[in-house]
Amino acid sequence: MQERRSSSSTMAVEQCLVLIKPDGLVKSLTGDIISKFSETELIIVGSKVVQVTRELAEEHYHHLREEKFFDELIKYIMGEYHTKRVLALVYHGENAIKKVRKIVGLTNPELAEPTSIRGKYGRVTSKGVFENVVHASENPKEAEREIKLWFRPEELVYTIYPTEAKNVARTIIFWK
Ligand code: IDP
Ligand code: MG
Repeated sequence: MQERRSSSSTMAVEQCLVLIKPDGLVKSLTGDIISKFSETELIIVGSKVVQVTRELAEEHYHHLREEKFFDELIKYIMGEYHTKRVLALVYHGENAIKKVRKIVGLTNPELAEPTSIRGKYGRVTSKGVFENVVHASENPKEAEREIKLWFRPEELVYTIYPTEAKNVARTIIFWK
């Protein structure tokens, strides 16, 4: 599906990657978080539970690799402190990124609005990591990079990025 623009404004149809991080899963916050996002009237077009590999974690957070908290951040998203699961979701709709980020709140849970997800449920650990429960793409460029990193096109009900079909030989696992 191509990007659509409404006729009356410059609002863009966007997609936004949301990750419910391992602390969000351990604290059983999935229901609350998805309920909160439903206020936006955006739709979920993809979802899956992921066991995050080091390769995926480092690629996802590559822009932070020089930061002193990087190693702890990688351990956190890989689930070393909570559970080795992340729930990955793709939200779709007009101005999806801004709408999602508003509900998520600021990066530092201590500075996030108390009613935002991070303000409500996040914490700063003694190791200095912001355990802030959710990830949300920051801008359209990052959203595209992240969605392409976490999902294959066929895992999404709608895509806004071009796709191509290729014939490849690969092993597929079936139920016995
Ligand atoms: P964002 O998640 O709000 O987009 P980023 O700067 O992209 O913020 O940082 C990615 C993640 O790295 C944050 O969600 C948080 O878990 C962690 N992080 C970012 N900045 C810091 C920091 O200064 N100290 C500790 N952890 C941080
Ligand atoms: Mg970010």
